Amino acid sequence: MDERVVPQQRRLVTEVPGPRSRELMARRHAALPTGVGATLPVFAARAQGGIVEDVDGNRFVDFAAGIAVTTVGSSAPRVVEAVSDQLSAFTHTCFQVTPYESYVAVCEALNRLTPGDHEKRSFLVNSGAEAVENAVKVARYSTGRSAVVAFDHGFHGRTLLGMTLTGKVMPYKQGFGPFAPEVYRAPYSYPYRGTGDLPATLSMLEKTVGASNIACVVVEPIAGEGGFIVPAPGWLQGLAAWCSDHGILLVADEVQTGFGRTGAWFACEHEGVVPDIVATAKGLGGGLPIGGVTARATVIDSVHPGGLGGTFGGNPLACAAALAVIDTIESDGLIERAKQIGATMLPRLRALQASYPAVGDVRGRGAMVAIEIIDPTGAPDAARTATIASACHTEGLLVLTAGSYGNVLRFLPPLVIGDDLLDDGLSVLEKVFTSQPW
Ligand code: PLZ
Repeated sequence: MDERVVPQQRRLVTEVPGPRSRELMARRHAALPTGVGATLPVFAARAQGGIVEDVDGNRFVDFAAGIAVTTVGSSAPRVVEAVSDQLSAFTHTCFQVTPYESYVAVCEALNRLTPGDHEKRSFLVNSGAEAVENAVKVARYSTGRSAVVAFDHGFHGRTLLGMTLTGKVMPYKQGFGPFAPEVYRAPYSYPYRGTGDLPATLSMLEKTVGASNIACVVVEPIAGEGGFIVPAPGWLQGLAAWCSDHGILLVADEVQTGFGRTGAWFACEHEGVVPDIVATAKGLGGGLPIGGVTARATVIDSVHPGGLGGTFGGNPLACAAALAVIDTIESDGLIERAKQIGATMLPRLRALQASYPAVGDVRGRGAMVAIEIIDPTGAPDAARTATIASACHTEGLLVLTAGSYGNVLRFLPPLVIGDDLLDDGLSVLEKVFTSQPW
């Protein structure tokens, strides 16, 4: 049997975590700081399609995709082939020292695929945080302004600027200040909780920051870590129009939403919004670390030579992977697949909502969907959310939580997941709800 073929079936052969995972967990605790979290205490051995197999042989249905990364599946065949070929050609030269074609090809693809048909330029970095940081650098340079607006429920990374832009203190910011200056926070549109009225937000920004001082607004078209919050229709467009009226650049953080996840190449497309700068990462690399910054040529071309870059940005292995990812999404119709996944999941989740008052909201786009868990008073119920997530883990379903209040269960299956597995994962969730002591 081909070692790389992981059977696409959930299977529990030990308790979760099993003995081998427990052993590795003990080593991990002794060698790593507690600050590095762990969603579930099992160690991975193999992953492919919609399955993650652990070191004890348990197979989990993957509703996490490594936090929206393995959109085309883990070790996707085209990615494996492209990276293997690149591995034997050369592993690194540093693009700024000796350039190579694949880096240029990834930038061409980003320019082609990101929203808008204006002239664009892209460059490559290593992570989402780095992509957002660089987007802000470019926006400040190009506008000559310093203020940056970010939103409640936003997540933009763990670097100094990334965590400054991030809206949630615990665990991301607590004790890690002081933060970067000139970052202002505004309410995000959160229809379920009735917050984030746009006119009020804009007038507040004009009064407290001053539109002419703002270089850019950094916004996720759907708040990811913040709880898969889809802003009210028209909110993003209104924000974009206000930015354009005031010479403020709109930076779309598409790190989590990008590359087909929401049933479009980029989530801004659902709202017909064309950002000035787009930050990407996660799904772009199919598991290899890579991020991109794509901007209007007129905005980014002003930066002096040498002002942008890095040792590893657009590493050849990551570029080979990114080209294979884009090819896979295009050739295998994965954007359509993301829509189908949403069309399968949403009705099943709404049925849960109809049976369980604890399911306060069901929302999302494409294969980026979530449910919000509340207590009988309607308040966020983080404890119940954690209980449900860990019950899913014990049953062999890999789900993640999210949300500023920790009360969102989010589902991000790889787009290559089969219908049977998708159905099985949803059945596990339904079973966990049935067995809860309500
Ligand atoms: N922007 C919208 O979702 C990363 C965070 C995991 P990096 N989200 C997962 C964790 O707990 O740190 C993310 C994101 C959005 C930026 C980032 C940051 O991307 O590649 O993790 O730096």
